[in-house]
Amino acid sequence: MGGVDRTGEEGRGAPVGRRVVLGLLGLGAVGVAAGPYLQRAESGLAERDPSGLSGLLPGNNGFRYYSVVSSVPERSAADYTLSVDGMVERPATFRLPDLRAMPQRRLVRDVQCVTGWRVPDTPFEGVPLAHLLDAAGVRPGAGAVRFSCFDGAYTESLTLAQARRDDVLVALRMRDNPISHTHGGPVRLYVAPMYFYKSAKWLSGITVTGSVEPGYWERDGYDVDAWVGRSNGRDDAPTG
Ligand SMILES: Nc1nc2c(c(=O)[nH]1)N[C@H]1C(S)=C(S)[C@@H](COP(=O)(O)O)O[C@H]1N2
Ligand SMILES: [Mo]
Repeated sequence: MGGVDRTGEEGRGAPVGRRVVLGLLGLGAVGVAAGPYLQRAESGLAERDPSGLSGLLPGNNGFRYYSVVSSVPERSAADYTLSVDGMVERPATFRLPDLRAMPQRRLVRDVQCVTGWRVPDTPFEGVPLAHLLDAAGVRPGAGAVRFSCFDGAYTESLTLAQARRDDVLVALRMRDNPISHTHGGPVRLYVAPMYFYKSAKWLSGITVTGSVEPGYWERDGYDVDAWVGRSNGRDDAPTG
């Protein structure tokens, strides 16, 4: 079903873009009327971004900030840990230097949010998720992977076959820099062939499961198989 425009990010996720647009139009009062959730999200961002314009600044290349919670505690490079557990032979916890020492892959693709905004040719770099799964040793009977985040709320999931694709990364770098807190650093998931909601920010856990457990927006009607142009009500011609 095409429920993404009735519920979902635009309704609840309080993208910065909306506040910025309201502000630019001089319609701040409309923002106040938009409800407590939006207000909380706005003040959370104001702490992070005193300019209040990150969603539209040219320096931000058209990205919009999304978080389903009002504020996310920063995790420094020194404090960061990523656990890999569930149906694996060797559960493990990795720190940033561990991840940096693993094979890295750099991809340059378009970022596409399901709500319509798009950022062309965006470099992401990190450890192929398949490498981490192989290191952990996926047990027989496993069929999916669930991702959790240190914002304490967001979740995502992939089938095991999707998770093993070579264009799915545990990303340490974005636009050839460390991933900023705003963009989900120090480590976020990057699922290149799917809408950007699959690319969970503030990644803290990778759990191998028997079958897919739909993620945060997927419980709200978004497609689990979120191929760009071929999901969420789109059926664009294949781009190859
Ligand atoms: N933890 C977490 N990850 C998330 C989200 C979120 O709200 N929380 N939003 C998703 C959506 S809908 C999009 S479009 C992108 C936005 O990433 P950005 O804030 O770096 O532009 O993050 C995705 N990953
Ligand atoms: Mo999105």
